[in-house]
Amino acid sequence: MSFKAGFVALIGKPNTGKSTLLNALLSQKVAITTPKPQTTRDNIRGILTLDDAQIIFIDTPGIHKSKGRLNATMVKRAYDAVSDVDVILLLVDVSKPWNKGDEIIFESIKDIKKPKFLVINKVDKVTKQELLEYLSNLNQDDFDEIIPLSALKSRNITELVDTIKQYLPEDVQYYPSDMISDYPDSFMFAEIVREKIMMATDEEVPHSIAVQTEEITRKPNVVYVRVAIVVEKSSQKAIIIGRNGSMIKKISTAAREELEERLNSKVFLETFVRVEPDWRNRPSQLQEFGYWDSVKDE
Ligand SMILES: Nc1nc2c(ncn2[C@@H]2O[C@H](COP(=O)(O)OP(=O)(O)OP(=O)(O)O)[C@@H](O)[C@H]2O)c(=O)[nH]1
Ligand SMILES: [Mg+2]
Repeated sequence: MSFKAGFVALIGKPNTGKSTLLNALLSQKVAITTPKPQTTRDNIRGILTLDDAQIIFIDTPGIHKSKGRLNATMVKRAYDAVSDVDVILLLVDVSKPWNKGDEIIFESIKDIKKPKFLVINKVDKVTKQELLEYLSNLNQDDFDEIIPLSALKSRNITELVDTIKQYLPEDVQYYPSDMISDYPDSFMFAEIVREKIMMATDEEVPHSIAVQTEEITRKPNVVYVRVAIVVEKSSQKAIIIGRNGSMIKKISTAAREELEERLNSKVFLETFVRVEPDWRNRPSQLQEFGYWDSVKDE
């Protein structure tokens, strides 16, 4: 039996469900997801190993037009991801009309000579009729495959995987079979805390935070984790801490519970909040938080 292996990028506007799809493909949480746009900030690899194939999916930040250096890094990462893959998946949200944002992304990949799939996500949100209307407005020749699915309800995921396999080259396995992702625990622990803050706060706060894991110490009966939450203004620090510390307590409890389940161990999670004015635009801070990969200053 021949073995196939290759890389697949998931790109699209923010909030189209790229990270939810990555998690559905791997049947576990590898990337955080929230109802708020611009959740993902890094290219996150998820490795699916099957009997006859290994597919490395790359989840990317949503491509959008906001200002600032953090946003520039995020968008650059998404565009960078498509250059090194065997298949490109463009995700759209079927419950929203195809618009300029989708068009800009499509234009950027349309001349790339690689298999391109249009993944029409969130079909659980529309009627069959609405899906057919969405499909009838597309130029079907623009894509090698068009696959409607629901990442959230895990509908049509196997069909997507089977179709991808047809486009992958014969190759050897890149990663060990038990490897699901390639990032360290420190990354995911910080992401889990960031997810809980994004879920619990509104307006500019979810996008003004960075979270860093500063310590992980594994003891026989408990894992001690310390994370720093960085905000841009003291008003944001006050929101995250909340009245009598109620907000930070809620965030920390939710994060700790998820970490305990993930690690199958008791976790002691210590969080603290510090203000670093305008960190999202300052190269040294962006570098410190891992959000500065050679973005050119314009
Ligand atoms: N109803 C429904 N909701 C979905 C589906 N897929 C994703 N969502 C929801 O859409 C929201 C955004 O999902 P994400 O996976 O974080 O979206 P994303 O494309 O990774 O967003 P960014 O990281 O910001 O670019 C979340 O609330 C998801 O639960 C789906 O198939 N159906
Ligand atoms: Mg995402």
